Amino acid sequence: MSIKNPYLQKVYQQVCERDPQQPEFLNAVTEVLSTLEPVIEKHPEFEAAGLMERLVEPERMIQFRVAWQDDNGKTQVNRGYRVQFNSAIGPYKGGLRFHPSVNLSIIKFLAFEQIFKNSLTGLPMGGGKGGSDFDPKGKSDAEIMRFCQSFMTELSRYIGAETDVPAGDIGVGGREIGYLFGQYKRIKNEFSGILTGKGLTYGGSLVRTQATGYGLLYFVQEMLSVMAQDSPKDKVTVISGSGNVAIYAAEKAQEMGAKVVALSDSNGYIYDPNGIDLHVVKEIKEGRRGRISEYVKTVPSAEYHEQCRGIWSIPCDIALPCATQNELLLEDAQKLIDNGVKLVAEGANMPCSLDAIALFQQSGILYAPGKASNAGGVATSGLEMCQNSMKYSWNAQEVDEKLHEIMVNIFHNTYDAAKEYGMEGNLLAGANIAGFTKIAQAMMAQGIL
Ligand code: NDP
Ligand code: 2IT
Repeated sequence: MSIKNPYLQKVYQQVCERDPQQPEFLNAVTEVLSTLEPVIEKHPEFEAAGLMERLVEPERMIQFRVAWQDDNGKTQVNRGYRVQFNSAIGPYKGGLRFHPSVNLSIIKFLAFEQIFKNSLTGLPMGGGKGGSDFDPKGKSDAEIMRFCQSFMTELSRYIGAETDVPAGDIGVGGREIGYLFGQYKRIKNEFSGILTGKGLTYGGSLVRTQATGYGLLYFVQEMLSVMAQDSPKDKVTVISGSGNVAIYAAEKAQEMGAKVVALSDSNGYIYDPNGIDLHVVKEIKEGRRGRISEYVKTVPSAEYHEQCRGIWSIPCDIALPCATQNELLLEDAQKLIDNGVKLVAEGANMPCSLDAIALFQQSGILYAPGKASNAGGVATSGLEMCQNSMKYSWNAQEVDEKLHEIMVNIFHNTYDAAKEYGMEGNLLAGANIAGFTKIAQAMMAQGIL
C-alpha cells in the first residue's frame, strides 16, 4: 500500500519523523492515508486548513502510573494510558485493553482506527482508546479488583459521560468493567454512563456482550448477499481467538448455518471438523477462564495444535480473524487463498498485515476491514449510552434489530463510497472514505483546533 498524493506523503513523513518508534500506529496511518487520495484531490480546502496534519495528531494523550498490591502484599507498578484522539463528532469513545504487550503505539493505532469506525456507525462518538500493560492472566479476583480501582482512581480525572466513555477490549470484560465502574462511582459520588459494557443490573445494555461477534456476521451476511449473491449457510468457517468477539461470531455463524471448525488462543488452535461445540468452549473460556487446548479433553475427536497462526492452514470458505493485530501475515494469506478461501472479514482490529490485505484484494477475495466489520461492538456501546441518557432500557430484540440495521448500513455506506470513487468492491477504501468524510466536515465546521 503506497501513498502517492504529495500532500498526504508530506503528512505521513511528518508522522514518521515524530513517531519512528510506533510501528502499529504508522501502519494504521499508512492504511488510512493510502486510500484517501481521491477525497483530498476533490477537496483542496482540506490541505489549506491543515486538516490531515491535525487528524493524525491526538488531541490529548494521558499516561499514568498504576500502583497496586498483589496477594502477597508486594507492590506492583503498571503503566496506564488513555489516548483521546478526536472529538469532532462526539465524546471520545473506545475500549480499554489490559495486556502485557500494550504500549503507546498500540493504543494510538487503536484510537486512530476507532475515529473512523465510530464515524461509520452513524452515532455521535469520537475516537479514543486506553489500557495498561497489566496482565490479567493468572491474577486472583482480588488482584484484578485492586488493579482496576487504582487504574480508575487516576483515569476518573479525564473521563465523563459527555467527555470520554471507555469500554472493554482484550483483557477487559464484564468483571473489570464492574470494578472500574464501582470505583468511579465511589470517587465522584455519581452514577452515570461513564463506561459501556456494564452489567445488566447497573445500566448495561442487552446484547452488548454479543454485539461485536453478531455484528460481524450481520456484516458478512450482507456482504455475501450483495457481492456474491451467496450466504454464510454451509460455509466452512475458521475463527481465530476464543475471547468475546470470537465466541459470539461463532455463535451467530452457527445460527446462520455456517460450519465453524476452528478457534484459537495465543498458545494454539483447535480443529473440530464436525463443527465446534460452543457450549464446551463457553464453559472453558467464560466459565473458568481456561485455555482452548482443554476442548479436546471433552471432545476427543477434535485436534489441538500448538502455535496459533497454524489456524490459517485449515481449508475454509470464510476466515474471521478475531484475536489481535498482525495475527494474519502474507504467508497466511497465501495459504488461505491456495486453500480456496472466499471471504475474509476482520473481527479484531488490524489483524491482517498490509501486504496480506493487498494480496486478498489482488486475488479477488472478498475482504472487510475491521473498522467496518467489527463496528457492532462500539455501535451497541453507543446504544448503551443512548439508553443511559434516557434512563430507560430497550429489550434484547430492539437492541439486536438496531445493531443489525447499523451493520447493514455500514456495509452499504462503505460499498457505495468505494463505488463513488471508482474503487468498486474495495471495502477498505470505502470504509476509510465514508468514515473520514463525516469527520472532515465536522472538523472544517469547527475551525482550526
Ligand atoms: P478477549 O480478551 O475477550 O479475547 C482475546 C482473544 O485473542 C483470546 O483468545 C486471546 O488469547 C487472543 N489473543 C490475544 N492476544 C493474542 C496474541 N498476541 N496472539 C494470539 N492470540 C491473542 O478480547 P476480545 O475478544 O474483546 O478482542 C479481540 C479483538 O477484537 C481485539 O483485536 C479487539 O481490539 C477487537 N475488538 C473487540 C471489541 C469488543 O467489543 N470486545 C470490539 C471491536 C474489536 P489468550 O487468552 O491466549 O490471550
Ligand atoms: O475496538 C472496539 O471497537 C472496542 N473494543 C469496543 C469499543 C467500545 O467503546 O465499545
